[in-house]
Amino acid sequence: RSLQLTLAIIKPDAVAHPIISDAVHQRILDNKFLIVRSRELQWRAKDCQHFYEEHAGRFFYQRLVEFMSSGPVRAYILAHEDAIQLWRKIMGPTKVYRSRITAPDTIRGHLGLTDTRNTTHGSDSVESACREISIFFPDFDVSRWYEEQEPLYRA
Ligand code: YYY
Ligand code: MG
Repeated sequence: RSLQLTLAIIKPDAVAHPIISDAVHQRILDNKFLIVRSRELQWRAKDCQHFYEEHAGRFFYQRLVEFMSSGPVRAYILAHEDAIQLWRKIMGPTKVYRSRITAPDTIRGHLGLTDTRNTTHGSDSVESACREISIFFPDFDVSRWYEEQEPLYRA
C-alpha cells in the first residue's frame, strides 16, 4: 500500500461561499485524505490558460479561464491510496446534468451549479497530478516529500 498524490482545487464560486468550501473541506477529511499542502491564491488569466492548456480552443475555454480567474481558489495536495481516482469519484462527473442525476451524493452532484461552476478540480492521471502540483507548489518535491517530512523516522 502506498500513498498517491493528487491536486484538488476548490473553485472561485465555492471559495466565495465559506459554507460551500467548508463542506468540500469536510469531504476531504471524511474520506481520510492527508492534507499535505494547502494554499489559497488568486489566479491571473494567463495562469489559467497555462493550467488548462489541454482545453485551448474548446468552446468552453474562454469562459473557464474567466471563471477560474474571477476570484481566489484553494489548492490542496492530497495523499491517499489511489488518491487520483478516489478524489475524482468523490467529485463526480464534470457536467452538472450528469452529476445531479447520476451522482447526487458527489461534490459536484450536490453543490455544482453549472458545467463550468462545478465546485472542484481534480487531477486525472499521475502525469497531470505531477504537472499540476508543480504549478501550484513549485518548491514541492513529488518524489521525496514523504521522506523529507519524516526525518526522525530515518534509521
Ligand atoms: O477534469 P474535469 O474538471 O472533470 O473536466 P474537463 O473535461 O477536464 O474540463 C475542465 C473544466 O472545464 C471543467 O471542470 C469545467 C470546464 N468545462 C466547461 O465549462 N464546460 C464543459 N462542457 C466542459 C468542461
Ligand atoms: Mg480535467
